[in-house]
Amino acid sequence: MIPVKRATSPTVVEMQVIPVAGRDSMLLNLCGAHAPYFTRILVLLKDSAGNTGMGEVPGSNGILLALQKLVPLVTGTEIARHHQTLNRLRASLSGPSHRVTSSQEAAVMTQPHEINLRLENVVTAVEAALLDLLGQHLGLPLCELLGAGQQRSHVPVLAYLFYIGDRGRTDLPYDDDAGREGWYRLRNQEALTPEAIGEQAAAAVERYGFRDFKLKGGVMRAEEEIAAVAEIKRRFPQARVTLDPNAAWSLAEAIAACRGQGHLLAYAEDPCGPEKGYSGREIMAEFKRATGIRTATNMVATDWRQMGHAHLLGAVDIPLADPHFWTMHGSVRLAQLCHDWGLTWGSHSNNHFDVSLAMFTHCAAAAPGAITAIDTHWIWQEGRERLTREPLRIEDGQVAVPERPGLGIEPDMERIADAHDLYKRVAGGARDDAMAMRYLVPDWVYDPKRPSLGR
Ligand code: GKR
Ligand code: MG
Repeated sequence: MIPVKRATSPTVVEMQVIPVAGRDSMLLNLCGAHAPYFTRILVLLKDSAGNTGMGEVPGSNGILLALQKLVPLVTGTEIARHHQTLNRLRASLSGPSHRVTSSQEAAVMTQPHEINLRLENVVTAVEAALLDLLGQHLGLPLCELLGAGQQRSHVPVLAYLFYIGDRGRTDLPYDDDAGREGWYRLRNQEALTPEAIGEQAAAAVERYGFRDFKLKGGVMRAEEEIAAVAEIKRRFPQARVTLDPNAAWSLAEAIAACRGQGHLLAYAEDPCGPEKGYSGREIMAEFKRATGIRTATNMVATDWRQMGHAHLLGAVDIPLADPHFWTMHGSVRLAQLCHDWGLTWGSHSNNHFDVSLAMFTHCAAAAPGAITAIDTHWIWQEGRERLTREPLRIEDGQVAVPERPGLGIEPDMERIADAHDLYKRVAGGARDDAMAMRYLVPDWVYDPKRPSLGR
């Protein structure tokens, strides 16, 4: 018998799990107001060839603890066998020692509407870093290792606009981009009216060249938010604009707000959710039938089982398959399915650093067919935060897919150490948007069915 000769690839010699914090503006949403700092978790893998691979996922104590426990399962593994390693992680995470208890689950679900944070977050941190290493080993951009490989050279991204609270009414240490002009000044100023949102859109376009917009809703009354969308459309008639109230509206409110507004809304993101014993998927399907407006979600089709139900009901046209909770392979697998089934792939985001920007970019680069411009919060961090030497840039409303191998980014260890120090000084557990909101409205409490300010 001829012995099987297998080429070997480098092995992982070190895994670091580093919680980090970054600065943010006082962005408003259904859950309240963003605090001055957000947290993320970085995974750095070193291999026997001397390369470093990176992954970034949401910051939560549950994810951090799980990643720390997995270190022995990752070190010593061969990078080309990353599927085997990830399968071991999955098996271990679903085993008794890692089974998520309800209190851990509560820690993972940092925001009331973040029903999508789950153990796949843990797997993705390692997956991204392993694929980054494998790409470097093979001399290929990471997107060539996903799905059917690279499909585009540039990835369209949208301007993610927010209502902004007056940080002057708090004693919280918000950054103010002191001495800067244009977008960088405006991203720290109160914005509560359609005019202010229109100005924000214009400043974002001037800085980054966007053609697509998303307004985070669930803050003002539905009519006011639609008026803000109209103001964006007035300034940029060719733009594709969407609004995402995170299911704050009842079905009746959502229909009243959106029916006949197809000329303003390219699609509606989570306009409504579960009510009166019907699931969010059933209610979204009713919304679509009543308005004829396409729907996107990061709330009701966040895994394969939910996706199956959503598809049977015809509830969702644009699943926002964020690789941080679908995994990078999973997100691209869904993109392929969308392409074959006539759906449109997109991605959700949360506040993130430049490692996640590269992760989104490679997934979108491997997504076949027409995709919708992907979400990114990066414009709120760009210019004030970075963990890599040269973050990917948003220009002309797109990110050019790096030609360099792997993720195409290089860690900046000094910046990572600073962000970790910041984490140690400021991170007080789970994200809590109610805390900052109470400076604007004393005794404010979250209500998933009422806008946070326009009550
Ligand atoms: O950053 O406030 C925010 C967003 O509301 C975020 O938490 C959401 O997860 O962007 C997300 C969304 O599309 O729902
Ligand atoms: Mg959303």
